[in-house]
Amino acid sequence: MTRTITLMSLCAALAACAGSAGAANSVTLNAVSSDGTGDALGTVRFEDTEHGLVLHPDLRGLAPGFHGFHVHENASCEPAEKDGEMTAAAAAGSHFDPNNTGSHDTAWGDGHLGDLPGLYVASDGSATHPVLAPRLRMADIQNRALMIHAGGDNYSDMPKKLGGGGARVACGVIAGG
Ligand SMILES: [Cu+2]
Repeated sequence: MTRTITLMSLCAALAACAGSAGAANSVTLNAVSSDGTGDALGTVRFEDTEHGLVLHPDLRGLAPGFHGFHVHENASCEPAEKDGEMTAAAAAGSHFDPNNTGSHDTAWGDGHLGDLPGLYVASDGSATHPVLAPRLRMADIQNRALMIHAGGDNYSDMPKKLGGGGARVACGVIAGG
């Protein structure tokens, strides 16, 4: 017990142990609509590996199939007005793009840093297959939003912007510092 407390104190002081002090290593996702935030759908856990950031989903209640999955720039899942209409999770802003590439691409490409591999949802509405984001670390995505879209993702801005995935259906704020 004493040893555990000592180690925890050391981690806090160095801020260098696994899941460094203050960084959220998981996020709860909720259904979102133009009315706001709805039911909790589960969690996504983050793991820094030698290959990059692995996202481990444990989600229920999603539509089966392939969904666009991204880190968005703002730490909010609230609806906001977009083109004159209240729009689900619009306060999350666009894809996390700290290098201002303005380009939607693959998770291993040269575009938005927040572009992730698509999320696979099984026929029972559950998502448990991990995805790898080779250019990201857990520390990079703190104070951002993790987003699931209604449709798929073609990792391109053609023929529609941002992979053409459509409406935002689930969102979670990664609430670390
Ligand atoms: Cu998105």
